[in-house]
Amino acid sequence: MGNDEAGGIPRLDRPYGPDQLDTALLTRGAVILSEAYSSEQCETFLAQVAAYVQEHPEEAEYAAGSVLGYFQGETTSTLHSLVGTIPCAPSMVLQKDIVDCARRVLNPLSDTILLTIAEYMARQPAAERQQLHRDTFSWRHFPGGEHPVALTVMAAMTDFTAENGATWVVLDSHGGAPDAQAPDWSEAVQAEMKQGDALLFRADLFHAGGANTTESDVRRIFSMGFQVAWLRTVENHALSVPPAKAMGLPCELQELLGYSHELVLGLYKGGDPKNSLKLA
Ligand SMILES: O=C(O)CCC(=O)C(=O)O
Repeated sequence: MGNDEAGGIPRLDRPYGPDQLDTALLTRGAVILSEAYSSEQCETFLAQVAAYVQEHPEEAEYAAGSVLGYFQGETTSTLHSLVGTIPCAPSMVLQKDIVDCARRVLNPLSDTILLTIAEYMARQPAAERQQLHRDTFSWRHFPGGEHPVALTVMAAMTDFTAENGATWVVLDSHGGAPDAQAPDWSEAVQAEMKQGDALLFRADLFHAGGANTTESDVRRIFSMGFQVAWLRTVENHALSVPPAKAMGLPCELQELLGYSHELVLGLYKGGDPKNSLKLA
């Protein structure tokens, strides 16, 4: 295990050992991967998002008024469904250490995994601290258990600091019902990270975005999730990445977007959804 710099959150340096990674995630609920993305990847991502928003101001407006945009509030800008619009999003999603980890830790409950969401968030000065919450609240009627059903990733596209609202997590708070009472704030620690670091946590771990108390430091996040394939995803990928768009994507990403099936779930005309790509 790497040093415990980030408020006791396990931190691993490259090359990340799969056993250490999975153990930290499954036992403590969260782990930080140092330099999961290079600075160049982060800068490219930010430049492509900025260019996209400039070319499509209506998308930023739509995002602000959307269910998730409204939930985030006025001091956070968001952009969703990045795969299919942001050229580098496929390679960001397919960060191998992260996807492989998701496959391993979700494997006890699912043969296939899906991308829950891939989004960009910019938390501006005056952004307030969120409530401690579990991302499994999306599937709140499903009881929690020993094995995770989903994994969340918060990747720092700019430095996460205590002042600009680095994500708070309550270590060891995983494993309960999605709507269980949140622990006391005194148990929460902040995931301070450098640009390119990624915080991975079980989606049933209590966490929250912090308050941005700075004058001008916008905290920029690439956030994504992975989940067992028998639960519905947050993003409806078939609409944002229809077959004609999905055809050109890497095979693994097609699977993560739902051009895949878990036994008889997700079939296309009774068969493999990949068949829809041949017809596109
Ligand atoms: O801002 C963060 O670091 C965490 C965001 C989060 O948990 C959420 O938006 O649900």
